[in-house]
Amino acid sequence: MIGDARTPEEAERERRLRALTDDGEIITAEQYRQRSRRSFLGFGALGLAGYAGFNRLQNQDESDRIPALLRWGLERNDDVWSALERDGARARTFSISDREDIRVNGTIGLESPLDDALEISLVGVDGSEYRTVPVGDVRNLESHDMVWEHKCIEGWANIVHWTGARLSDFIAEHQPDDDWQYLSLRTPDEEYYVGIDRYTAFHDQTLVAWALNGDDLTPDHGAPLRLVTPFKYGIKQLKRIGIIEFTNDRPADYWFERGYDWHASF
Ligand SMILES: Nc1nc2c(c(=O)[nH]1)N[C@H]1C(S)=C(S)[C@@H](COP(=O)(O)O)O[C@H]1N2
Ligand SMILES: [Mo]
Repeated sequence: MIGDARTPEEAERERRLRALTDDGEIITAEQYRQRSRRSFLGFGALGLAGYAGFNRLQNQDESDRIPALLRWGLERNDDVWSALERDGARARTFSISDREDIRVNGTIGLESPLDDALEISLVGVDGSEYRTVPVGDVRNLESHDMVWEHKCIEGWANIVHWTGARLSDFIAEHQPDDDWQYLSLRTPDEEYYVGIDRYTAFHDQTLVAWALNGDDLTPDHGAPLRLVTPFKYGIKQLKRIGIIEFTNDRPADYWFERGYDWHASF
């Protein structure tokens, strides 16, 4: 880390970020690219199929159609990654000086005016609301910073810096008494919805984030609170969380219903 082109201010931010994150390893974007090339080779045909599909998509317009090759790769990844994820794996994190701007992508569920007094509705395994939590209360939980690569299934990626609470801390405070295996997270109007399994919900890199690249979220980036989950494409990173349902049935998922694999892992 010595001898790079970082300004003293960036170096200080990085030092603070390192102290804030509990991640064992923070690598530069260049190291990451080298390693991903290597690990893509390591995964052989399965990884390459997904990678080829990912790159191929970069030249496509937004489209509901999934190229056959990418779909094949995704389905294999679904098998492979749901096994790998259970191995205590952690998403790569980066130094704060690598962070990039990110475009606004996807506004489903964000059409209605943002309610400043938004309360998150918590729904139990019997399907009924048992509690509401003022969204601002989440900021009372321990705050964590994470710089990682957001990947969109459309074929672009950006390294972004999130600030938020661990979803596991939120769960510890608010979960229902009954056992549950999955979470359904939905926008207040329920137009956009994602499902995650219990493992992902408790992963220590799964955040409910209120800030992007150091500033509070804007409405189109998911204010007041959005989901950030490691190993998952952007389609799982729900913006504007309004409802969290604890359930034992694998929840409905907006893009799963439109042909993507349920885990949407990379
Ligand atoms: N509510 C909602 N959340 C959403 C989407 C959406 O359309 N509506 N799009 C998803 C997709 S496909 C991506 S890539 C990211 C984009 O986040 P950004 O707009 O902050 O870049 O949000 C995800 N979360
Ligand atoms: Mo996306």
